[in-house]
Amino acid sequence: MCKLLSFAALALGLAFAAPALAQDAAPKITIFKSPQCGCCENYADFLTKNGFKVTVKPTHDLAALSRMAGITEEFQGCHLGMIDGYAVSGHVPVKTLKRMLSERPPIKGITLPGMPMGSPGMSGEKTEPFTVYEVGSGGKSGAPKVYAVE
Ligand SMILES: [Cu+2]
Repeated sequence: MCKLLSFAALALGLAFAAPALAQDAAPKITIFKSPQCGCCENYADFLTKNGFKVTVKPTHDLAALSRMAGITEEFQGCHLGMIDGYAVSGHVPVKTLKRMLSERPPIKGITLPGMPMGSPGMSGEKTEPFTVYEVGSGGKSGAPKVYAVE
C-alpha cells in the first residue's frame, strides 16, 4: 500500500514537472543569412534577448532558400528563419512572431520585406508602420495577404 502511494506521488510529481519543463524550453529558430549580413546578426541577438534559442547558419543561397520556403523575390527579407514548421523572413517584430506561433495559421510563414528602418535589428527611427505579409496564402498569381501591420 505504502509503496503504491509513493509510486502514485512520484507519477503525480512527474506529471506536474513535465509541463513546467516544456514551458522552460525556449522556442528554437534557425536563421539562414548571408555571411556578410550584420543586421541579420542583430536580429538573431534580438530574438535571443527575447527568449528564443537561435542557431545562425551562414549561406550564399539565401534567395533560393527563401524561394523554396514560398517567398517570391520582391517579398523576401534579408534573412530567413525557420521555426516550428514556419518561415519567418526579415526583421519581423517579436509580437507578430509570437502571435503566429500561438495562432498557428494555415500558412507557410510570414515575411517583412526589405529592411525597414527602426525594425528589430535595424538602426534608425521607425518612419512608417511595418507591413508583415503571409507566406503561401496568396495563390499562384495573387499578392500575399497582410498578416499584421504594426
Ligand atoms: Cu537586415
